[in-house]
Amino acid sequence: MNIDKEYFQKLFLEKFEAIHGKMISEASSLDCYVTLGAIIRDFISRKWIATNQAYAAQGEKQVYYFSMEFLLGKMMERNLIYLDLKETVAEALEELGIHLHEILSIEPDAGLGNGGLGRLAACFLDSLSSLQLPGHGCSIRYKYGFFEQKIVDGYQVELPDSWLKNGNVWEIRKADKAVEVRFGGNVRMDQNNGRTVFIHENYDAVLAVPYDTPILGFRNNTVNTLRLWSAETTMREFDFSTFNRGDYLNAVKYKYEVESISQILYPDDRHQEGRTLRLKQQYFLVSASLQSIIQRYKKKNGSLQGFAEKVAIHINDTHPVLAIPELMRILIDEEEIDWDEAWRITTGTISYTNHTILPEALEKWPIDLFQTLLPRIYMIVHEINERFCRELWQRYPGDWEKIHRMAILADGYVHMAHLAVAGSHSVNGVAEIHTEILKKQVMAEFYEVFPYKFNNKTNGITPRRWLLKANPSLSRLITDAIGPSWLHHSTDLIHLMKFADDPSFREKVAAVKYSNKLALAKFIEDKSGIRIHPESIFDVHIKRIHAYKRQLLNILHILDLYNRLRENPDLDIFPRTFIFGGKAAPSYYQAKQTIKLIHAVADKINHDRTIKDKIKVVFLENYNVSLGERIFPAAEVSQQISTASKEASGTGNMKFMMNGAITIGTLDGANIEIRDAVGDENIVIFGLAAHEVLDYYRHGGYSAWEVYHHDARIKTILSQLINGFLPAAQDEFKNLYDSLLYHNDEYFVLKDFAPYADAQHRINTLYQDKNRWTRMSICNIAHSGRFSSDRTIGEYAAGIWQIRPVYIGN
Ligand code: B1H
Repeated sequence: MNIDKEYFQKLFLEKFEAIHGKMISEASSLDCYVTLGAIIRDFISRKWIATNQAYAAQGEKQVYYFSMEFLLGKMMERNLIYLDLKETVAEALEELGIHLHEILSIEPDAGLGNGGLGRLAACFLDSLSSLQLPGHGCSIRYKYGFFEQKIVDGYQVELPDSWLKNGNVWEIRKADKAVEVRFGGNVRMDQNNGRTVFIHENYDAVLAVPYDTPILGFRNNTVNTLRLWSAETTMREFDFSTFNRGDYLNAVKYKYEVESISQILYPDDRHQEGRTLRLKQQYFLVSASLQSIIQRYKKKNGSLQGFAEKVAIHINDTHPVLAIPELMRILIDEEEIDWDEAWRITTGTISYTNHTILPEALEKWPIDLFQTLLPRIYMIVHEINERFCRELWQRYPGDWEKIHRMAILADGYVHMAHLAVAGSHSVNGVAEIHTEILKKQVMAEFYEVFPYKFNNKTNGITPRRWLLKANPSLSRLITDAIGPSWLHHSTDLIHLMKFADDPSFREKVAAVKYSNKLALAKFIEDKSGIRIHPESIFDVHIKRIHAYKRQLLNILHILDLYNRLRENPDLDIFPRTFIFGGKAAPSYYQAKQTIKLIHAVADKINHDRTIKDKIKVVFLENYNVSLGERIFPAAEVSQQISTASKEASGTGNMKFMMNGAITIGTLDGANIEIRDAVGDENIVIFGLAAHEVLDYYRHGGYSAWEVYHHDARIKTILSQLINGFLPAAQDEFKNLYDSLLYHNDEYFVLKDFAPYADAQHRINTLYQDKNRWTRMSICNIAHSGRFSSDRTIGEYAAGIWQIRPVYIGN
């Protein structure tokens, strides 16, 4: 936008007084934050209106991305950058004695997500708007987002994330667009003009109220919408007659119960929680979203004929899969469309992404719970299942077992992934290897029936947040070298290869990395009091804590390195700082023990003077989007060491790469495509391959004991877990120890230990050739373009949704 400083100052002062009714001299940072937010919103609003008008006038197909999670992070700086106003605003405010960075730090992270799946949804929204594609997000306005992590004495403690406590400058409540969502009750059948009709009665009604957040595109005029639903009581239901009878407490309790639906985000990433409230949330999201989409559509088009040609609905994992039976319900019960036509519309509208093959994450709901909570939806799922099984029977006559394995209703459960495949026209995995595993193994039987539905869409990240915003100095350097086109066409980063052998460019890249390391070191010291050496290698492992992601492998290797250093303090290793960050699900005992173990090892190592500060271990509390933005630019080694086959894609791996870190990783998820992009000489790969892991699971043959007995280093470190060597309570790590030795090491930590130690040794050697290392780093940045979410969204738009850009003029 073209706005000069003086004009902005005038706007700011006027807005400040209008909002706060006081003089600017009395301003707090929060006051200034609210004021700046309001101004930015005004700018965005004009574009928002223009966008909605254009969408309505042109009638282009639009996509709605249904997701239980959107991990947005902060919005203010992003919006300023996208409007191209950041410099002007910073200078203008500075002249008023206000520091922009202080204002920016007021904003809480919108943490409405667990990890990769939620952040992916946020990057997708960014790319949709930036590519001028008509696409919106639908989710829940959780009052409490993902918990805040505190570390007390090495243990994780969870605190509520009350991100809305100071209000939310970005959202607009749309009370007039509220809809009703119905739970419980019973279904009565009746006849109407010779047609059987289903009447849902005695239900509990919940009011879904939308809050809209504008999603601005990068330096364009597109503003799409993220619609978040909040649960409230309907006036009718928050019955004042109850109140009048003097039963005030019950009336309030009822209100509390209803509001609990949008109270909290479940923090149980990759572990299905069979709780009623979660199922309520899922239905609440899809029912409210579908009703509002259909209302809008009907207002413009009259009937729902042609719906699938104008509306695409994407479900982010199975969590919103009830969109399938809910759309069927609306089409059949409310629009009086017959089953076959309703099914054509539904499957034509809906597409599905699978994000995991971990069995414990595959959603299934007990039928009795499902039926009680959603009686009409259950009837529809039942009918879908009947017809689906009949089709299977035609194809595989007599093969009961196969039909049983594939059924949507089986063994007392509703199998959500089966419903998702049956009721959608597209099923995609999130990296090549993941899609292959879906097709060949986990969903092989479905692939045989519906080969045309399956496709791959490798994940991506938005370079605007993860490079331009997070790493401004590197971004400047890149633009100076190759021009600014990479901001719109990320594959143009490849032109950096022209400079890979240019000594002065290498030096500049190294200098940027060093200054980012200094900044992170300062942050760590301010936060935790731990002093880290900015010249040491910054080796980073940040992601959710989970056994399959193998933080345990990393920390055991560190323990081994420490043992070797104690034996020989002059051991020839380059100083290294191991940085960890990540949250454990509150009920995930082993993950929490891993956090404690990291702290115990850190404590031991960081206080041992004899090893001459060669290694340090730091755990950074409360890893979230904003902390990530500080860490990625300073990272040199990217830990992507999941047990092969388990990490569907990973997206942190891409953020590191784009910021010039070198990956040490297994051939898992998108690591494989990163390797293909940069070549073997620019990545350090180790360990079992996915097919080997899967073979072991299928045919056995792995013995953790055997590995243990053949490796003296492993023997030592494992004994150190239980012999009091570490500062921790007695038996503290017995469970971890047992998981490795007595439960045969499900994630192949011991099996991959020696290859991992070798790989770390290679890193150590490579790093000491500074020129070579920086070249590797440049190579990684240069080849990171294909991991932009713009590429991913372009593929979804063309291959699944069939949507096209809509140009929004000034
Ligand atoms: C991913 C989840 C997930 N896969 C259940 N599955 C959840 C499952 O709250 N729940 O119930 C929440 C999240 N998240 C991740 O998705 C994969 O593990 C990553 O490999 C992948 O990069 C990411 C995005 O596709």
